[in-house]
Amino acid sequence: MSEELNVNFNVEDDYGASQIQVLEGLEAVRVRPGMYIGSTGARGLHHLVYEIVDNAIDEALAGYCSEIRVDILKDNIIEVSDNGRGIPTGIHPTEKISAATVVYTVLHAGGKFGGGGYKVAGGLHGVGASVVNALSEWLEFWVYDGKNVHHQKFNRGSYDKQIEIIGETDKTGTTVRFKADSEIFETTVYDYDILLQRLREQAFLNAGIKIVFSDLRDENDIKSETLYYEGGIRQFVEHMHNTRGLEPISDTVIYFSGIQDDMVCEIAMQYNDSYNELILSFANNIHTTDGGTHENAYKNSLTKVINEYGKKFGLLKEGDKLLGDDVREGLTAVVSVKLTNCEFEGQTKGRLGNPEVRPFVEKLVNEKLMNFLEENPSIARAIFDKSVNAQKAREAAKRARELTRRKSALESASLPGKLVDCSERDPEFTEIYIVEGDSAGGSAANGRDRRYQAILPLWGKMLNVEKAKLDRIYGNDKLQPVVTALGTGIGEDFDISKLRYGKVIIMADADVDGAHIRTLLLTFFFRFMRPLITNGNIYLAQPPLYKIHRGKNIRYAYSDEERDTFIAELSENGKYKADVQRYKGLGEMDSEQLWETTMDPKNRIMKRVELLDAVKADETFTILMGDKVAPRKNFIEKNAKYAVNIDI
Ligand code: 0RA
Repeated sequence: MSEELNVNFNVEDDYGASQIQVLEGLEAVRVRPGMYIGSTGARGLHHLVYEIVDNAIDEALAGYCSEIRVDILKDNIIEVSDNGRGIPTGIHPTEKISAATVVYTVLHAGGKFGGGGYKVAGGLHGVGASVVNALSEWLEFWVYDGKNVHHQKFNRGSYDKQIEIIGETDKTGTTVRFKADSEIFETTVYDYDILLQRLREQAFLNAGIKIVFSDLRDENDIKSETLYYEGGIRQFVEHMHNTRGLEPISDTVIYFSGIQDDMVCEIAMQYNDSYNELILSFANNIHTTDGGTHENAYKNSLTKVINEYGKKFGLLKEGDKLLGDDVREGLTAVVSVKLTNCEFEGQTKGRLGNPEVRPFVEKLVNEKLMNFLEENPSIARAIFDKSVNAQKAREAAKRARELTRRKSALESASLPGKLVDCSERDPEFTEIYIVEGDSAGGSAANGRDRRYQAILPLWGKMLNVEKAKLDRIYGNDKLQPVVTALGTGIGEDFDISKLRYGKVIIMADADVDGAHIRTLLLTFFFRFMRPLITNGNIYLAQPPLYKIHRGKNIRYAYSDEERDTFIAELSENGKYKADVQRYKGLGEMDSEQLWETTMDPKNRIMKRVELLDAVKADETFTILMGDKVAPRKNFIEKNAKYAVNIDI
């Protein structure tokens, strides 16, 4: 037996006391899991994996680990292995038990280590392996130190047995295996694509680290991906263009980086031929969804540099100025900073607050981007010309907008002619149904509760905003009635306090055409009235799929399972079968049926549209509504099984 093992046994005396403390700490996590991992839903569940992977990535960033394996095993057990040094197993100086045991049982133990300065702090991130242990039905780890294999197993955070040597080895590294606790989590089933997206992002952000991700749950459908990007965030930018089917305006991804004091910043950027901007910012590998000082500094300097370039080369007239929106049209960029101490702000801790980052990033962009532009005149010219085009479109849009405003002022801000308004004025109580087609619109208008339900029928071909220049959107005859009825304005004019209806309900057929109009409207809301989505105002009506009917008994079924249940209920001993009618469209229902099945708050089913991941939603809309066919075909093939119901 090794000496180390003897030492481990010698701590028996302290075992009782430390075990009690440990249990108190981890019990707090089990009592309030949300405080440590955000939620006990799918998000929190996936967070467990990120926590364990982050530890391995820290080891890689410290320079000791080159490969990380992440496996989803049968029964939704997760295994994470790295080829780092192996977590130290010797006795921890203050806790008097093995340091590895401390890592898995003492809250925030991760933060106490290091001095390496790479540990992530702040927000819900980096809460540590002990939190994962506390929230696992069981967790076990193996440490390979080049000599021995050390092992320990926990049940819901506690252990009966100290760490022990179970064999010999010549390799080094750490393997962790855990099963999330179904007493804690609403679901314990992992989503392959969610984990893949996050692991891929980490592989981009940490160039040179190899992550091998496999899903071994179904032996007939084993999935595996090796995520290894020597080009780091440059390849991240290329990947975003490829998955969205966007055409870059030049081959090169612009890349620069800098170090100052304890701060590192890397930026990769490239322009494409779309009208959208997509800037992803990260602090210590955490996606800052609400930006912050690093992202603002980048945007400010980008605007400044492009303007200076224009002036310097006589491309911009005296007094003429490109705005931020102009220089960011069609821009895809990744801004990644790494700091010793990140301060995350805002409700969801999604914004970087560190003020020292601003001058550092500004100086970096001012110098390096200007150098790049001067050394690459043809790319510089393409970017500059694109910005000038955006400026022209913005000015044309402004004129169109003012025209629309003047027109509506002249018409005393009159509501659209097709709108069938309700009598209630307080948006807390009102709803508007946006209905596809005049005939369904008519049924809805007759069937509604006129006190609080308004109806706006749409007809003809709705504009696809993804393919339209800004100036075509203002005053567009298909969109304008929606904008006027809602009252909020769009884009920079948007004002939610002017919203005339608290619930905006899209009511379209449950078929391909209905899906098309739903997607067109959602794309418009996502690009031009996004707060309506994030604020939870947008709903999708769910008309029934079947009417099951026998004698005086009528039931409406919203799914195939429900249909079968109702048929069984209404059919007598299989002798007199109930009659089943499949609704092909809203138009097949009369006003009474429409009210009863789809509009009456007492019976209706509605889906609230939620924005789970703005980046993913951007990707989906660009793929679905953009002008490249191949990525769309790919997306549809991959998602055909979910086609009934696409979340954004
Ligand atoms: C050596 C020292 C320290 C940690 C590790 C190795 C280590 C931790 C993990 C977690 C997952 N895999 C790992 N591999 C190695 C403590 C930190 C320090 O003192 O630098």
